[in-house]
Parts: sequence; structure tokens; C-alpha cells
Amino acid sequence: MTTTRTTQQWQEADSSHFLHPFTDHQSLAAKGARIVERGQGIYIWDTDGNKILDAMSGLWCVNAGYGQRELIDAATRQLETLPFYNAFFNTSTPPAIELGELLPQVAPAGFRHFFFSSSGSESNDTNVRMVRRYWDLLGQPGRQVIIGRHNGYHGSTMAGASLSGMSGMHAQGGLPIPNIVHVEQPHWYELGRDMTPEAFGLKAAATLEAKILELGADKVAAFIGEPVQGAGGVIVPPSTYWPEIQRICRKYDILLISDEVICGFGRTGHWFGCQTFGVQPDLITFAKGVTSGYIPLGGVMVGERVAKVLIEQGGEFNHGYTYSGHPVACAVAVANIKLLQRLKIVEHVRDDVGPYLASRFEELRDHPLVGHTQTCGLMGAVQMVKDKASGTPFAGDLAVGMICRAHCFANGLVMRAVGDRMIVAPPLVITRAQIDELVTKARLCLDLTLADVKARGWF
Ligand code: PXG
Repeated sequence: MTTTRTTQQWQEADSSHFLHPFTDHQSLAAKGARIVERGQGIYIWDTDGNKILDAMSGLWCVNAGYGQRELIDAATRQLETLPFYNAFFNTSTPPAIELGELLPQVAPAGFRHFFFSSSGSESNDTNVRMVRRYWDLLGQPGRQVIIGRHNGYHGSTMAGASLSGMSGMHAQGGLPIPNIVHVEQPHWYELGRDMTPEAFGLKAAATLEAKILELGADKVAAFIGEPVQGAGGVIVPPSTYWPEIQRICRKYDILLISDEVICGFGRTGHWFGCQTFGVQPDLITFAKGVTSGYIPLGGVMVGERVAKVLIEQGGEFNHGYTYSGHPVACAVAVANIKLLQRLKIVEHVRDDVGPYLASRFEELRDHPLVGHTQTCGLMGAVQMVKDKASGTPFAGDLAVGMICRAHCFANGLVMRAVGDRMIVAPPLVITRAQIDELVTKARLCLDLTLADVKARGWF
């Protein structure tokens, strides 16, 4: 242990001052936060000395795993050389330039221009500004509306939360902001089990076309979606979904934004999720895995269609952040991408550990609590249900997912609960043996959860 205070001392100071994100502060203060103080590889350690397998990569971001020396050295070197300079007034810095040169090596074809921010939320704010600017420049200022999806997640700023389709977020603070609307999500298990996944994929995509026709295509600027919904519960769309979305966007000349904050940088077994699903977006949102979460960085990859108009006709785009192209963040991103390339991480996920996670998750389907499992690359979901045969869910207020999550923590495993769906997205450096450890722990926690729900008479 490296800690300088007891866990209780940390917890008291924590709840006295730190307003945590997405947290009921009163209830957290009553139980105290788990204080995480160290990480190495795919493991973290808390201040009680517990070693925990971090199957969520921090928060879907530590793709390279903890403790990677190259990333630490890149940050240290850049901090010593130039900790900050801006990119506003006709100035630039070597790390931002180098990152711009390196990204086309891993980006889908046609992406050669990059706008930098510090987070996924900011990047999606940039998208809103940028697509409206694009249509203005083309003489179609009426194209204002951006279409997202129910249960999508695109961040927590005013625009990010609006693009997101989370009802709990919209219920607070008068969201969504004007000209952002939502269509159906491609969640087959919840919404389409009376159809084949392929037929349901087309049906979910058809809600986009219906919305465009309802609004008038001349009012619609863009569609935004995550290749696989992450925060929504690792919802892997049917194979028919994305090609149909692409067809609809092309038919009505609508920009397609692929939000790859989670799916980018190897998570799905390609550098970007749109490649896994065979889609060619116009804009790509990135953050998290670009630096493996070692330091905040996000941005928008701007495809040729938009870049050409912005650059050739644009004049000044009145938008940017103090930290757009932050030299330390960009230096870490360069080191991180080179490390992922050297580790052949995409091949590792696509050909080895991704298929292995898929087969081990399928085995969990024999568990009495498990109605369904899904994986894509190194993202996975286990859907717990009250009745396997019919897929009947538990009543929402029973919070069975929270019970399971608590068992996971207590048994050295971080899994996230989205309702009663237990999800994982481990560091991409994970090995087969470590996936075995993850799945063994997950099964134990499912057993413990089953015992609890039986004891309470819920099963
Ligand atoms: N887009 C997507 C697809 C995301 O997953 C954001 C944008 C926003 O990024 P920032 O960096 O502003 O947080 C995200 C973030 C969860 C969880 O509980 C997921 C995210 C953030 C916080 C919690 O699964 N994703």
C-alpha cells in the first residue's frame, strides 16, 4: 500500500468536498467511496489493499492498461519541455502537429483533418457547431436538426446530454436543447425479440427515415450514433442496422456522425467501430482511448466532405477550446497510438481475445439468471432476467444489477451495471488467462446474486 491516510479518513475528506459525477451525494456520504490508489496492467488496488480486476478499463478508456512506461515518459518529457501553449493565434506545437500526422495511419480512409478538445462531450459540442456551420456555408441554414437515438450516450454538456437519449438526463434542466430529436435504438433483445435480429435492425433504422420525412430532409443536418452503444448497456446492433442507416443518410444527403468515444482505438477489433460495421461516416467523435485515459484528450475526425467546405469556403470558424491541441495530451496520444500499433492491439482483439471473450460469454448463457449475452471485440454484456425462457425482466425497482455489481466489487472484479445488464470492457492488453479469471469471477457473482434474489423471493 502506498496510501498516507486510512480509508475512512480519505472517505470523510472525499464526501466533505468532492461532488462526484452522476452521484447521489447524500447516499455516497453515508457509505463512503471506494478509494482507488494504484493500477498496473488490468488491475487496480484500493486503499484497503484489495486487488481488483478492472473489467471496465477505468471508464472504457484505459485501452493500453495501467502503468505503461512509454505514456508516462511521453507526458514527463513534454511537461518538462513545454507544458502548455495554445493553438489560437496562428501558433501551434510539435505534439499537436505530430498527432495530426499520425492519426491518418489509423483512421478510416478519407480522414485527414482533426479538431481537438479535451473530452467526448466537448467533441460532440464541436460536432453540433460544425455540422450547422457546414450547412450554413452550403447555403442551407435550415438544416439545423440533429437526430440521435433513445438510450444513446454522447456526453453531459448541454449539447452532449441533449444528443444523448437518456430520459433521466433530459428530466433535469430543460433538455434537450432545441433541434435535437431521437429515434429508436437497435436493441433487439429488449424491443425486437418477436422478429429476427436482421428484420429488427431494418425496423429500428426505418425510424430514422420516418423521422426525416416527418421533419423534412431540408431541416435535418446530421444523424449521430455509437457503433455499439456503450453507456446504454453494450447494445450490439443487428448486422443489417448500420448499412441501412448509411443508405438513409445518403438518400437524404444527411451527415453521419459516428461517436467512437468508446468504440475507437481498437475496442471493437478494428481501429474504429464504423470499420467493424462497414460504415463510412462523415465525422468521427473520439476521446478516452486516444490517450488510454492517461490524460484528457478528445476531438473530431473531419472527413473530406466537411473538411473541404470548412477549409475552402469557411473563413473563421468561431469555435475552440483553451486546450484544443494541448501539447502534453497530444504527446501522450502519439505515444499511445504508437504503443497500440507496436502491440498489434487491433489484431490481438480481433483475432484472439475478442473471439475468446465471445465464446466464454456464450457459456454464461447456461446460468439460471442469464437471458442473453452479447459481445463485440472487447465489449460484453450479460442480461440478467427473472425468467430465462420468456426473457421476462425483473421489476426495475428491484435493482438486481446493483446487487450483482456489489458482489463483483467484493470479489475483486469491476463490472458495470446498466439496469440488470452487467457489462465489461476490459483493457485491450488482457490475455486469455485473464479473461478466464474475469469469467470465473463473473459466474461466482451471478451465483451470489441468484442466491440473494431467491432469498428475497424475487426469482
Ligand atoms: N460519447 C460517448 C459514446 C461516450 O461513451 C461521451 C461521448 C462523453 O465523453 P466525456 O469524455 O465527456 O465523458 C461518452 C462518455 C458510463 C459512462 O457510465 C460512459 C461515459 C462517460 C461516463 C460514464 O458508462 N461515456
